[in-house]
Amino acid sequence: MERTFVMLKPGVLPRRIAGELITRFERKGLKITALKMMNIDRSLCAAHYAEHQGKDFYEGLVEYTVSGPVLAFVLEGPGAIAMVRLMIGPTSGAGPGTMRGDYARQTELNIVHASDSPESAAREIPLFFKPEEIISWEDGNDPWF
Ligand code: FUP
Repeated sequence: MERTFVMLKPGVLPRRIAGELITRFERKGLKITALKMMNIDRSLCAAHYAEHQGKDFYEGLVEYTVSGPVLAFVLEGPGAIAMVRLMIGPTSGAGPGTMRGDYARQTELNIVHASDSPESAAREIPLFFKPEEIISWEDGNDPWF
């Protein structure tokens, strides 16, 4: 079982597409084990995107990320990290059928973040969630997925 960090970015709530996006994850069989709506302040944004500080797109990335509320998730499932990355599509040039490909043209204003490796998930999840905010639950449906 693997956990990944997912964030629906500020472009999502104004477009009223949060439900559609969450449904995609649920239909795939991923389990929501943490969820909150929040405003990201600049220091959290800087920690989350530390690897990009100094790059030409960094300032725009920060402005977008702090521009409105986000929905932050922990999703759980076998191979969840790679699976969610497949579902959201690549950073640029995301094709139809992926979440990034279906809902936005621009890399800069993409709608969703997801951890890209086990190391990223292990770093990102505690930035956004305290351990007690992650709720493991069982319902016996895992074999169907
Ligand atoms: P990803 O993990 O796919 O979100 O990709 P990165 O961590 O490389 O990039 C983080 C965010 O920076 C992307 F969501 C969009 C933005 N970005 C740009 O705006 N321009 C770039 O050339 C690369 C990334």
